[in-house]
Amino acid sequence: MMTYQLMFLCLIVLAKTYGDRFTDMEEIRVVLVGKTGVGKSSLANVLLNKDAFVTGIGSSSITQMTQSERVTIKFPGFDRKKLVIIDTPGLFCTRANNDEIAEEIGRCVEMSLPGPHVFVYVISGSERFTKEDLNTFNHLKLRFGDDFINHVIVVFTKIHPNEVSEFAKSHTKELKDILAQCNNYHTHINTKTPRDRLTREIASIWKLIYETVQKNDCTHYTSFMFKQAEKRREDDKKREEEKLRLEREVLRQAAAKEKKREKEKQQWEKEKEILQKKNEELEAKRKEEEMKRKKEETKRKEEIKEEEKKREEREKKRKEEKERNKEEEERKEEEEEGKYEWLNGHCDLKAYTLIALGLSGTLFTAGPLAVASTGVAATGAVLKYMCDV
Ligand SMILES: Nc1nc2c(ncn2[C@@H]2O[C@H](COP(=O)(O)OP(=O)(O)OP(=O)(O)O)[C@@H](O)[C@H]2O)c(=O)[nH]1
Ligand SMILES: [Mg+2]
Repeated sequence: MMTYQLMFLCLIVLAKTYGDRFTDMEEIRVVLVGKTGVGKSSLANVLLNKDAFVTGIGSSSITQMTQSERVTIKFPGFDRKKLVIIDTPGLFCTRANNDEIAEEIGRCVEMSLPGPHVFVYVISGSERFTKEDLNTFNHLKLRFGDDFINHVIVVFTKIHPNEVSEFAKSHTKELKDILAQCNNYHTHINTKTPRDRLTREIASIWKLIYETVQKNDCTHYTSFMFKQAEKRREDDKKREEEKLRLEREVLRQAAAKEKKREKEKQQWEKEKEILQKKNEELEAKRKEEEMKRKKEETKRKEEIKEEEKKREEREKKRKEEKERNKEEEERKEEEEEGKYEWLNGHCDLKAYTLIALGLSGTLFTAGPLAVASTGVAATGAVLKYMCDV
């Protein structure tokens, strides 16, 4: 109880020393960040002194979207102050998608415009400080920029008052490093403790918030700083996009090459097909011509055969003709012979007649007539001789 009173006294002394500007501050904007399930919403409810945000256990973030609550409280050592608490979902663990995270951070900044005075980085004291916790912190630093460190305090939740010293001993090197970065602005709370017994813990948190605001000359984390952080992120994104673009370009070129190769292959296949078709046509034509040639050959052979046959027939006819002619000749010869025989007979008869006539003329005419008769007789003899021949 003594400690609690001492703390209040300290706050009042601080307020009296530096309080003027703080007194003038219209409102204090506090953003709660941290891994999912660490107790951000529970802590926000405690600070707001009402159940403004849903709490619970789940594998994914119970708080789905950044939300804010505005209350007027009696700030220790000061008059009533407006307090804006911005509760965020468990970023960087349940939301792997970069765009979703950026959107959520954008919403968080928008709700805390012109900028939060304090970031409360909530860590669960009942669990081991893991690599995920460290990553979350580093991501926050990266996203919000270096000025985040100037405005952040750490609150360990789920720690029983009796376990505080033991918990402090169990801090890992990484956790100690984070606390050092946060200027050792850290405290603890067990939000499950009834509120009337939480005064000391709450006062401790208010003290850290007050000190942080004072440390920063009552200035808030500005959107300019956010813009700087955003710019860095944009640059990273651009670099990433450029890398992706180059990778895509390489892939596109490879695809184009592949396409060209495919096209060439198709063209080649087409040409092969055409060539094959032509060959088939030529083969068909060749076969057709071969058949035609064979047909003509057969026809020619038949014609030769026919010709041969005709020739043979002609030869036969010729022979027959010759035979017939010979026979005719023989027959004629025979006839001729018969005729000459007859003529011979007649010649003989004529010759004898002429001889007889010659002789009778000679007898009757004597003299020259006898010579003439002899001549006629001689002619008749000659004629007969000729007929014989
Ligand atoms: N014992 C104990 N339990 C706590 C404490 N803080 C939170 N819890 C419990 O832890 C669970 C998660 O608490 P939330 O406040 O919903 O945690 P959160 O960080 O807002 O979680 P998300 O919205 O999912 O990111 C709830 O069941 C709380 O009751 C604490 O200090 N002590
Ligand atoms: Mg929550």
